[in-house]
Amino acid sequence: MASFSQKTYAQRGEEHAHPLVKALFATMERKQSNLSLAADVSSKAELLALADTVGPYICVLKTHIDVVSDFDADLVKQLQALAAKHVCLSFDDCKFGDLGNTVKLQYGGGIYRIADWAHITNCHVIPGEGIIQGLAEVGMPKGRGLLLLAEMSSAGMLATGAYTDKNVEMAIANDFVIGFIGSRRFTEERDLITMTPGVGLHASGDALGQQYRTPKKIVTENGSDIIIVGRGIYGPGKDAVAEAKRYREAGWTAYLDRLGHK
Ligand code: BMP
Repeated sequence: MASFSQKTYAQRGEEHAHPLVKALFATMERKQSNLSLAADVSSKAELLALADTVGPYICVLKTHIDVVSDFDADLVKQLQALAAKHVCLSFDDCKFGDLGNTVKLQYGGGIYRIADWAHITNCHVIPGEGIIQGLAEVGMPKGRGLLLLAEMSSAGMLATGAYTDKNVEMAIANDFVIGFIGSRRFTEERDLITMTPGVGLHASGDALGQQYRTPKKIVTENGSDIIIVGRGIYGPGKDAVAEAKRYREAGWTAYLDRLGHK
């Protein structure tokens, strides 16, 4: 059987059982984009402007909604409208890490009500499988999906070896899990996507431990599905639209190379 990495996104979408993943693959194919924007800006106006200008080139808008200093319910409404306008999914990078009962409260309630609007969120499995069950109780009835942080991109990160393997086991066993944050394809047992942060075309890292690898390394060689790019697109002095186009092109070329369409 062909590895999932050898199949087209379109084919994987057709074969996938999860409606959210089906929609994601369909969007990727239609927009010819495996690029997710990490929109780490701290005001509502900046976030909305960035989402609207870069929206046409991305398949997933990733936020850290808790860094927006003037967050309000209207921001969520407008983000939902932009996601619909540009046909992309919303991913809030919550990195939940507490007991099942606590994450249920954090995911479904509080100020941000993440489960009401973010199609995708993620968690660490440090507390054990109960964290997945707690999040699933809130997210599954709403058709949401969860990524496990099987690895991280930062220097000295501790998600390696047996811990990463445990993530993969838990992902395979839980229908709410649609994939991973990590640097590569992790399993052929079911079609779990990988989204990879720490992607850059030029810089090698930042002063706080981030490490960048190229789309070619991540997508062509490692078999990851989606590249997540933040400051490479909107950093100081950058033309966000031009950079988004460049990263989209680089990610898509890396995908075609993986399929052997040179
Ligand atoms: P940048 O491309 O500007 O370095 O942003 C990367 C984004 O991906 C940030 O939002 C960060 O929180 C996230 N991220 C990461 O960099 N490494 C990980 O291992 C997991 C992440 O979610």
